[in-house]
Amino acid sequence: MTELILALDVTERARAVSIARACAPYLDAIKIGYPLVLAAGLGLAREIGEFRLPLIADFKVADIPNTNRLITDLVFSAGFSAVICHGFTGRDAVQACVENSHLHGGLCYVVAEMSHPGATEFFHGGVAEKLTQVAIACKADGIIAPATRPERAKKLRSIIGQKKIYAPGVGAQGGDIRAVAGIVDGIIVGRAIYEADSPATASKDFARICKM
Ligand code: NUP
Repeated sequence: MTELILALDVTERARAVSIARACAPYLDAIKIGYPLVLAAGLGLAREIGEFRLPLIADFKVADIPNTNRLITDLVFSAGFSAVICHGFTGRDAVQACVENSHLHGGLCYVVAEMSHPGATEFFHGGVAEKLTQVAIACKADGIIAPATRPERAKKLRSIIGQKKIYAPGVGAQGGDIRAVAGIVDGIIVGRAIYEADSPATASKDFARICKM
């Protein structure tokens, strides 16, 4: 079974809440990033939290250790259950994110390779593999790997082992859920759900494939 995570990147508070409410029965988690938090404030996490799903803060935290600790303090105090950080900042910075997340009882995932076409410019040539090793060394709970490149997700699976892999890029970015669902632990889907005529029906359809 593969989890279905909604990337709730709408920029109106009321629309975000209504989409989350409609899709919640079919989801395993909701991911909130800069678009919604900058539009509606961090307090929105409590409102979305009412749907009783894990809430992932996709802030791709990428600063010095002390700043990472300050950011993750705020993330978990706001009610999130997990945070996504970058790994290229190095072990001390990633460790600060992971340790602080765990202190708060939360989870931390490290971006190993991004899903967009330009990601090949810096994440290939052994970098994603190295970032996956950083995630392991820092005791992160898993990595983010591209649904747009199932063969890369497979390669990173061979390094990360049993730890979680969450994969964005299905739908709007061209990734095929059927090609990647068997490799990863969770699929992250944004526009293909929240821009659909019926976000609830779209998430139900994705959830059905995830459960195959
Ligand atoms: O490599 C990544 N690719 C990616 O799309 C890492 C991410 N965190 N994301 C996020 O996943 C992106 O910011 C968006 O929130 C979601 C994908 O949305 P969509 O392309 O399905 O609309």
